[in-house]
Amino acid sequence: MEQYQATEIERKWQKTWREMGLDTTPENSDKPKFYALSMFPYPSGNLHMGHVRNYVITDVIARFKRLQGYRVLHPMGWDAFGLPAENAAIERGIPPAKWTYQNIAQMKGQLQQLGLSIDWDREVATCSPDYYRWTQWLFLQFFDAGLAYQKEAAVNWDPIDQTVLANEQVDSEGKSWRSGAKVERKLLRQWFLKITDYAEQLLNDLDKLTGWPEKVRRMQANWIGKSIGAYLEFPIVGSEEKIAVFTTRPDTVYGVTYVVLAPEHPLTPKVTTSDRKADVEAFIQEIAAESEVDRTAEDKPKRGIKTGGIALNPFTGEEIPILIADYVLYEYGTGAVMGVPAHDTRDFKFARENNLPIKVVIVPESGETELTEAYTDPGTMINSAQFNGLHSVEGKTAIIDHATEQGYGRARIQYRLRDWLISRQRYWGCPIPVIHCPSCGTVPVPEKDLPVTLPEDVEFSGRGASPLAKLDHWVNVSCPSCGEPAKRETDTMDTFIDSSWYFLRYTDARNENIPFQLDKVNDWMTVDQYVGGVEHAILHLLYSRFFTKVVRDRGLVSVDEPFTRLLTQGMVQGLTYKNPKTGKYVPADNVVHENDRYRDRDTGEVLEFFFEKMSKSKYNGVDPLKVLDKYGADTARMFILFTAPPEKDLQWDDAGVDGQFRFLNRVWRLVAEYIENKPAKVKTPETLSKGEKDLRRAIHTAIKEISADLEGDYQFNTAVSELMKLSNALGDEKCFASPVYKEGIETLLILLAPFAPHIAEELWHELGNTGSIHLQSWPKVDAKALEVDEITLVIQISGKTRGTIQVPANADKSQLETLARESEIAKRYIEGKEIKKAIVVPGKLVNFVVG
Ligand code: ANZ
Ligand code: ZN
Repeated sequence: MEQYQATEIERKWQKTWREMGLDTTPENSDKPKFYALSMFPYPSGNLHMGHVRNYVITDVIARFKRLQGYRVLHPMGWDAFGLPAENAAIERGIPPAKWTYQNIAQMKGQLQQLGLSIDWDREVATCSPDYYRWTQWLFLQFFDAGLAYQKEAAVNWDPIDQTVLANEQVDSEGKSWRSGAKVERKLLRQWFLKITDYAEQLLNDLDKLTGWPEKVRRMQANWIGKSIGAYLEFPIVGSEEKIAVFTTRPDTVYGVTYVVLAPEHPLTPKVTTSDRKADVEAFIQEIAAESEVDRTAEDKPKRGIKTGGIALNPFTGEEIPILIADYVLYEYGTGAVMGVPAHDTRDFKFARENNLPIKVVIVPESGETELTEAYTDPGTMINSAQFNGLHSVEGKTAIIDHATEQGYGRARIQYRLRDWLISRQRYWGCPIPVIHCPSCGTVPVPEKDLPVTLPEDVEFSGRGASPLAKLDHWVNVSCPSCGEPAKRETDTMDTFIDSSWYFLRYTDARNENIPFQLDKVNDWMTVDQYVGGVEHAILHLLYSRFFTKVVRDRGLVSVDEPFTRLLTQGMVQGLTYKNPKTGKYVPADNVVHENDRYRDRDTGEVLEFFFEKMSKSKYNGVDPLKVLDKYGADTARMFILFTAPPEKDLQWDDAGVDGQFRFLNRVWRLVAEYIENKPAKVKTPETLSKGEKDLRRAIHTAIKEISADLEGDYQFNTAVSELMKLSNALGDEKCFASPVYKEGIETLLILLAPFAPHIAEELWHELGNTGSIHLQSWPKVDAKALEVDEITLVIQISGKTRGTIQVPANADKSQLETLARESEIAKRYIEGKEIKKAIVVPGKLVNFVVG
């Protein structure tokens, strides 16, 4: 046999598999189904190591499940709308569609080099009209259900990307998830999806997702942010109107010393007295552009101002001032809060800074009433009239009951989750299929006119309104309802909408009449295993859950949740060099290694080195294509799977890659040597020799361990170790003529097939097999083979170990004692002495106490 030529055999098998339709999803089959899915990539043009890791993990699972006898759906597609295409158009004059499809072609070729068992017949690209036609159709389902609406709101504006963003797309520092720009606030009329209608379900159903990482479930629960509390009304002096507040601490209502409205609150101008008007207006102007994050940050000073208006505490009748302040958000709760500085941290700071009184109404067990900071824990109610002495937890209910009786309040549940802002003022996205008519209002584009396609004769400047808004011939249409002149909506949808349903489309990807057929989608859903990055813990995963529930309520699918199991893979990190003085990253080519130190080749300065997520700016990336060229896909796959458990970060290490290449070469030689030496006919012996028995045990131990690793938490790293152990066992016991050796070689190859599919297939054929190894059955454990028939027994004389003997594994206590007594070791050490006692530990040792 020739030497192992990775790239050559990989190309050959990839072509053969394609031709024989190996990866085509079985349609009509009684086999149980398994849906294995990777988060689809954005077609940036080049595959990076993060992609490679993601897709290799899913591929091993898909291949394993096929060998186990499942019919597997393992599709791939492209999350193809989005700003980079538009930026390429602005910078390089390439139309977004052309740029995107070029990238798709290039990346598809790269993916195919990895030997992924993907059914390319089901490929989708979200930017193609035969996909976004159904995105628009689904949008109209939301619209029809009253779940898509327009409203004017203070929204997040990304000044770099020149578009609005959803709350989920602004990070905890108030920066855009994409451009990194500090987000601004703007008052704009925008499209929203009513995700808040599903807040309770999205929260409760998290309990069903036992196959998800706990961390992701917790992050979603926090984002949805359920608060249980009360709604209380504070009358305004000299007005019929009341200020409604939402509070999670009704038990502190006797400690209210002021009320605060969000500056944007409609009552603000009404409560403002004429002498305060100028100041209040100036203040509102000042904070209009401030981002939500800055407004609510605990560490920033809270700014507020008195309106001159006075409210009454409904419980005490006390008069309290009405203020406006930046830390009260108009979009949360009722947009107004009751200020309890003694028991709320933000209120405490605000009261100190603005000279407002602080009144203690909850005390700890110590009875301490002097405060240096807010006392926010539960305690006993004081200064609270008939509620004095109650514990604050009971106090909450008591206060709510009282307010309900008196008619100025009630219990209320509040979610932090807000409706999903989905309109974008950009070109390269799915057009929102509605028409604005002066007489009919907002009219959906009739189904027969879908898709509303993106025009191609557009100009990109990156400034001002969306390019679509400037295209008169596209914008001006006649109203589908009355026929009068009307205008198209020019906003496009957030690309997260495209990815909120692609997993449904894969189940019936080529359907031209509907988004997906009911029996097909119900047959394949849910996704049994979803694999992707943890950066989507909230965004994509929350949106997809929401979409699934709405689509279910429209009768289009029968599942409650889209993804049964979720694996969030760790990052791929590269060795990074950094100059500690300048903070600059240095490319590896510019680093010299001497005496355990790394120095900058040009300046001679000593560099720090560490592992960090691969990125262009840190010069620590490893190009997957270079690795594939040098070693082949099988080695790259083995390295990725072996080096770290899938959910942990993985440190790229060239020596480790080399190690896996050597391992595959060892397997290659093992099989080659077997082929050269195997007899023409294998005879089945009457009984197996000890060596054969040991080898069989090694074979079935490998089956058992690898099956468990692949079934359970996908511990691919330990599975690869087991493959290595089995190959060592085959190297140690070269009983080529034995049927056990044949079993060993074949088992090794089948167990290896999900990990290194090409070499396994090549060697399988070298053995003389004709069918594909990927169509074989996953081997079963023979429990008998695992049995050990001899064990090593330790012999001790008065507690001192003197030697060991081999004994039958099934010997009982008295047989063990006899065997030990008769052994040469015992005879030698006991000679002439009397055995006072024999202690037998079955399976381990016999200890003779001699006197
Ligand atoms: C009085 C009070 C007393 C409060 C106390 C807390 C502690 P979560 O858990 O986030 O729901 N709040 C209500 N609406 C607000 C808004 N629009 N902007 C800013 N803050 C708002 O927190 C609810 C609490 O946040 C409410 O309970 C209210 O302050 C404040 F010892 O009411 B609390
Ligand atoms: Zn009309």
